[in-house]
Amino acid sequence: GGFIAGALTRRFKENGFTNIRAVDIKPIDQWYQVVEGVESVPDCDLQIKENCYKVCEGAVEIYNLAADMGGMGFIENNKARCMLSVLINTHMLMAAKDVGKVERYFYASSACAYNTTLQQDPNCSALKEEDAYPAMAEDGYGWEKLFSERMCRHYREDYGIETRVARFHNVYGPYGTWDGGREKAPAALCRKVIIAKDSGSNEMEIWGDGEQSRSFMYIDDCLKGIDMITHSDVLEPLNLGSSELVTINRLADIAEEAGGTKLKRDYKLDAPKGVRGRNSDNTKIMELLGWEPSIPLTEGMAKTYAWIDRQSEDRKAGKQKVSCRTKGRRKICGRIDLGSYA
Ligand code: GDC
Repeated sequence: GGFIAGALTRRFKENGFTNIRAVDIKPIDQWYQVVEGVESVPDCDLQIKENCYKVCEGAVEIYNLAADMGGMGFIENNKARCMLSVLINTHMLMAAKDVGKVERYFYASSACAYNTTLQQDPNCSALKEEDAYPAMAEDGYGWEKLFSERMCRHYREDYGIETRVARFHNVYGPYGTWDGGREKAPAALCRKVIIAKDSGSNEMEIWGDGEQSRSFMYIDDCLKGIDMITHSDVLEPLNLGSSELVTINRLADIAEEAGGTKLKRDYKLDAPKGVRGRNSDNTKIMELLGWEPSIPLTEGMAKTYAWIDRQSEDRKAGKQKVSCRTKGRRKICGRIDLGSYA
């Protein structure tokens, strides 16, 4: 039901796979995408062990992308909540071992697992997989990711569960969170440009001084990477991110270009900023899989901007997102208009 898992579900469905079960804690009308022909299980809290056992019944492949998370504004202010996602991966692994016939278990880790002392400069060198240790992960969220990565490793070593782990670097794209407090910088900046144009304020707020750096991975690259990593024999966590490093100021330029405008910038220096610089070193993924995320930021941002612009228009027009009906004990839901679903 979330951004990445929703898109992954659609990809698998469109590639002809059947027997797909999508699970989320959110009620169905809050799912990012509802894919027709897929068994959708809403209102299902995967922190609860019994629920994991139920949804893993018969599973051959498990993709754990469930987490209480968000962009910097959320993770800096909700460290305990972020760490509670440890219950999800723990119970999912237990279920995978006990009830599934699991051939592959994918875990979505994050660049936040890396040692933060190596990320204190906007021009710092790109992070290699071995830079996670000695450990000094991003407080709260990052430590949970690091711990859960290790749990995957030990479930593989001790119980033979074929776990695969990717460390995502800031994923963005259509159908992602674009407002409400959990959004990341790409969507937030698109939204701010749209609002500034709409309201005529001609100004946008940027957290920090805008010189902090990141790389951003477009959703399609992320999905391809998940598929490749899951079905590879790469046992250790692998970077899954773009190596196109930009400052947040450059990201804001790109959002403005997508909106065909130029705004005055209001730098909010006391806002959540996270690390000063972060990039993905893709040497290993190139070496092992012969591929790396490569969709240019300008291309992905143009698509993301256009989608957020439509959501914003639809919201103003009061359009509905998902329609549901009940058939026996099952709830069947479908999109009214895929392009309109926020
Ligand atoms: O939120 P995020 O995209 O996450 O922020 C990137 C940078 O952009 C931060 O320095 C932030 O201060 C700046 N920024 C400027 N304006 C704004 O309006 C804004 N909104 C947001 N959100 N940021 C703004 C993320 C984590 C993820 C995840 C990835 C992995 O950290 O939040 O959960 O796992 O990293 O790479 P970011 O890149 O710090």
